[in-house]
Amino acid sequence: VSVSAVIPAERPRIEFDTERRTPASQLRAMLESEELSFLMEAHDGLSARIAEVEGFEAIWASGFSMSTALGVRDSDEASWSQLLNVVECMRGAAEIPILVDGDAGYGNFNTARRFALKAERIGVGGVCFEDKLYPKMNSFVGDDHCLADVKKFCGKLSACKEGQENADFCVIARTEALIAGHGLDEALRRADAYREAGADAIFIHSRKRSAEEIEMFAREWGGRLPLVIAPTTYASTTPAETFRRSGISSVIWANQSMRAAVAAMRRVCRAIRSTESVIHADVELASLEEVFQLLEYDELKEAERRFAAV
Ligand code: SPV
Ligand code: MG
Repeated sequence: VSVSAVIPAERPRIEFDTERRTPASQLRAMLESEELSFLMEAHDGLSARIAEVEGFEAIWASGFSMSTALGVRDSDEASWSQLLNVVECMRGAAEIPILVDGDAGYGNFNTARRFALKAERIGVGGVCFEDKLYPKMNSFVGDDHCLADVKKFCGKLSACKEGQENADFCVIARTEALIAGHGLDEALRRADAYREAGADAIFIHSRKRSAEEIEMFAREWGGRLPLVIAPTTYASTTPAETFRRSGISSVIWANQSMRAAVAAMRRVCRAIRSTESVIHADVELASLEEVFQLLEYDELKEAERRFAAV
């Protein structure tokens, strides 16, 4: 069976929302824009709110970070409904569009499209699936990253595109070809098959210490679809300007808020435990006032005045 055999000849026509107001249309506009944009990782309602307040254009609902916050490993240990419950909290806490990490789609084309549709109904802007096998393992762990069959993965993407309700909803295809050590040609071959299957953007992942292979990929890709990257291992050696020059559409800061929380919680717990006091820890803490402000306690006071008075 050729790749094209699993792709419907006539895909539903996508009508673009010219006002660009839904989360999906905002995410689509961001991906398709010439400007480099940044998605900040979030793993719960609070981190989503903070990403928005700090000015990010969009949120990456990271499987790694949400799993970590749930106390489990990034190997499909959390169920997809658990993860979407977390995403629903984010959706309630922030208005900027959310791109949800859908891992490898939790099984076959059917579980992937059910996940995508449920995510769309929660009100996220798009989902991202990677071409690995279920259960997947985090891309930075070990060397045992088996890739999915290209045709099967294309079937997943096409099923999601055909099942979406809002024309602007984005399905992003992530190839792990470079992570799995297959090289540039295989990454390009896969990305192009995913484009033909209906993907709206390609997430090209790398875990090298430099951006060289990403730059090479971008050059060869030539803008066939918007490119998304998560420069976790190479961001410190690469200024954002390099991504701009390479024609990258969007950069995902995939896990920094979660790792900041881990570091801060450990420091504070250690200080309080060892000194039997909060005197030393207190300087690092957000004030209660800051927390109340972030979650708009004032609005509740005002609403009480308007609606609860009898
Ligand atoms: C995630 O944030 O869950 C990702 C990106 O998938 S990575 O951890 O780099 O694989
Ligand atoms: Mg992930």
